Amino acid sequence: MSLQNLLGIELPILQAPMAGVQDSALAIAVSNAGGLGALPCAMLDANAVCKQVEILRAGTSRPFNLNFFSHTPPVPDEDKAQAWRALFAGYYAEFGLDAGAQPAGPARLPFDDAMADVVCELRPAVVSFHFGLPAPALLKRVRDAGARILASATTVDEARWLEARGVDAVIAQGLEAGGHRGMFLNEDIATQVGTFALVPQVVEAVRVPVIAAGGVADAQGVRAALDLGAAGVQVGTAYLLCPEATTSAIHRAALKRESARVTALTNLFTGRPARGIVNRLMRELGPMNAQAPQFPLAAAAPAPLRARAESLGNGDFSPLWAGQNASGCREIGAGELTRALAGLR
Ligand code: FMN
Repeated sequence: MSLQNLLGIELPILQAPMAGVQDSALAIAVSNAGGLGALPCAMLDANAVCKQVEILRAGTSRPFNLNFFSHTPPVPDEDKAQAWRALFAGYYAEFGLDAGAQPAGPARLPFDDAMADVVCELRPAVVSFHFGLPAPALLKRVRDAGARILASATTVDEARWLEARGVDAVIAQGLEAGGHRGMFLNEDIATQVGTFALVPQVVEAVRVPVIAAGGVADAQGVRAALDLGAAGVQVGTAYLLCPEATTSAIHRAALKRESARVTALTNLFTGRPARGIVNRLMRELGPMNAQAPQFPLAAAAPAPLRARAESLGNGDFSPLWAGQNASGCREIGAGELTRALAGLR
């Protein structure tokens, strides 16, 4: 079965779910254009997911994807947390912030029974997971609710692992990709693979359709990925300047500068490696730092600094997530961009 038939879409273009920079508006525009719009749910509670889906269904009758994280919840370690806070003390002093009053940072909860209840109630056409898969019983609930299941793989081993657990398609996420790496079988960023090396190897290794992600930003890139055997492409960064995205003014400005070409993987903002535009915090404490607490606990320390710096108009402490190829970012409607990616006018 073709990917389009599997997912009920017209174009082989999937909008990457992007927590923190979009809500249902972006997904509606992409789904209405014939691609697969996605709603990132990792930072939403059950009520917020229901509300966004209500808006989605009012805006489109076409399929969309609900995306969740499936990481193992962290074991808090007070010594590690203290050492991490101490690393940020100089910045807190610089901005006149109280280092003792660090809030927990935004929650990023793994998919659980409460979210499975939501999926069973809402019955989305597609559900995708990042950082592996939830426990088999939870995954079965999603499948029984009628959803097609997608998940990210960053290595051939991860792709095989996902296929063995019954996913309907694998998203092959190359090293170029913006945002968090979906890696889950090992933590070694040195051996992660670029999109155009990963896709053909994953296509060879699994029987389910493969969706290429990472660094694809225009119609030529989409064609090249399809030529390598991908059945579709998941695009994130290129959508960040669309008016339907909620990308902040600071993030938008950073994407438009030449320096958007300089990205790196950093664990400073959450504890897991994610690709963003290099900024002051990444230059001074990272980009990778061995002291970072487990995902998502590392997020607490930079969060107040981010808020203060952004209120002063700078992104020195913000996660400016972006892939290595921001050349496709255009200030046009997400529907128009989706059609352009598919090579249509
Ligand atoms: N992937 C997810 O599965 N869930 C997320 O919540 C998520 N958030 C992201 C936020 C941003 C701002 C970006 C740029 C990417 C995010 N990703 C997330 C990764 C994408 O799924 C995808 O792998 C990536 O965008 C593809 O590479 P590209 O950005 O070069 O197009």
